[in-house]
Amino acid sequence: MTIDTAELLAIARDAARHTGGFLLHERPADLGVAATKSSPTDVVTEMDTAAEKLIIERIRAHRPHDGFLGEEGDASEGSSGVRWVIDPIDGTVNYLYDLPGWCVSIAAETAEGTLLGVVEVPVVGETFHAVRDGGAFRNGKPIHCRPAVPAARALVATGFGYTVERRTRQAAAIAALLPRVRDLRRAGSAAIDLCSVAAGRVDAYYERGLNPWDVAAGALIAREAGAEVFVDLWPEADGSTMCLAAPAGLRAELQDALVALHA
Ligand code: LIP
Repeated sequence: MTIDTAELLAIARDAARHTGGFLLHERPADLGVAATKSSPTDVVTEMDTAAEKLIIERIRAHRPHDGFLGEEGDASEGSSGVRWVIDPIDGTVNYLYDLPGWCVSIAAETAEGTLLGVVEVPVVGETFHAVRDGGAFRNGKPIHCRPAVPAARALVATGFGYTVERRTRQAAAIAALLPRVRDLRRAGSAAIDLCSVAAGRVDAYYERGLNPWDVAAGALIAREAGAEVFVDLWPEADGSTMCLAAPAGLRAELQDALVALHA
């Protein structure tokens, strides 16, 4: 069955824009924690679950036979060969604290891999998107990652997990890495960090322990913007892998550093 990528992209952009507007304008002033997941600080709000439901309803209205994988638990195979990978709010802690660093992330994948990705950042009015082999865009304008620089001159984004064990290890790695790079940035959203690599707002991004929905759309956008992107490096017994995105030369240098630091 041929897949109309332009149709899928229009559906993804509509769902992301609509849900982004809902999250921006309907956020309860007294928003609280509805539940927790991997740790007491890994939170879910009522808006995460409502947004996931909204996205799936909107896509399903056009694509009743597609599958879904959503952060808040929606998972179905579908029969069309297309599966949507959804993070209704990436940067949930930022959203809970009413900080601007959150987004809606939607990707469509087939057996051949990620076909398209949309990352909607409502607070700043930015929509990032990419289609495989079609380049990356921000608000419809082409974007490209920065040329590679030596690690010592690289602005590197990273993130931290929700468990004490993971954070202790991540803290040790950044303590060793900090003197060896220009500086570090912590935005609080993997999808936004990957789009920042794509737009040249940082030189690189790395983080261990992310889920498919955190990276599906952003990884394609960074890749289509010219960065080398790996989302499953160095798998460990706890199932975690490392995500690393940077232009070629820098990616190799950082990869060596992160291996040596057991990051
Ligand atoms: C977040 C990631 C971020 C990471 C956070 C969390 P969430 O996803 O986007 O990079 O550092 O620990 O995993 O929980 O907001 O969907």
